[in-house]
Amino acid sequence: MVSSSSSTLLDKVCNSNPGPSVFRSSGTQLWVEYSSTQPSNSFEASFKKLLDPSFCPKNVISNGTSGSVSSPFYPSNYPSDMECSWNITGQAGSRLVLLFHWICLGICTTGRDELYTSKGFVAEYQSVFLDGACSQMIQLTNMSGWFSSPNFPSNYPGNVQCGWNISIPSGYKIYLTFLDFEVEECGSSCTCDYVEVSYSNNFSRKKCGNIPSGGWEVKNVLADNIVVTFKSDSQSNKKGFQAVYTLVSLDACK
Ligand SMILES: [Ca+2]
Repeated sequence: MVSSSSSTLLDKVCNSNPGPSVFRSSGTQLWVEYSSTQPSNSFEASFKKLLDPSFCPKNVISNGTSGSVSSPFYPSNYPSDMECSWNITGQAGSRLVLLFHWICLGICTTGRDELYTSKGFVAEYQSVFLDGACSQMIQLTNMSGWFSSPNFPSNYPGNVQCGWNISIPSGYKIYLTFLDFEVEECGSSCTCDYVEVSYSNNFSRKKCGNIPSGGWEVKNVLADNIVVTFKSDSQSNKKGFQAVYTLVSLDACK
């Protein structure tokens, strides 16, 4: 009796009356092989599918720098009637980026018309660290990081201008998310304080006011770089913003 056709033998039973024996698989398969030289020999067994929370992989991750989490038995199908949760704690002073590479809950297809059902998900997490303070233009060349307005989460000072220029290597795209956003609002054109995102010399968007966490995301940008600018005037300073970014290979997440 083995937990799969290629796994280690769990036990071999050959007594005439071994009594009740319980065998537990380490995965989703249990292989039972019966061999007899006597036609009168027989055996009887029953099986039960168990839902064990320990099947949820790596559900507590402390001090994590990077790694992945996935649904039980990924890339095989996840079992029914399971409830898993993951508690991921990053390193002190960092922010966590969680990127889902694959989610299939139900029936899914790919661009090549392949059909999948209930494969679950796999996600990658990464602790990212503060990337630069405030200067006219900071070059950011890390694959991921976070940055904020000066003094965040305390109020930013007046009359400052900060710029962050994030390089995007060939074959990568960027995900940029504003986790907090509280910037003095003056009209729809943001004439007092603002944050501006621009790239490719032809796209720019300026925002001010209050935006909920994750309410401003810049995704799937295909450009050599992306520039984030923050500017405040002399009056009425607010909490400001913090943003996190990560660069993802074009092959890794479709
Ligand atoms: Ca202001």
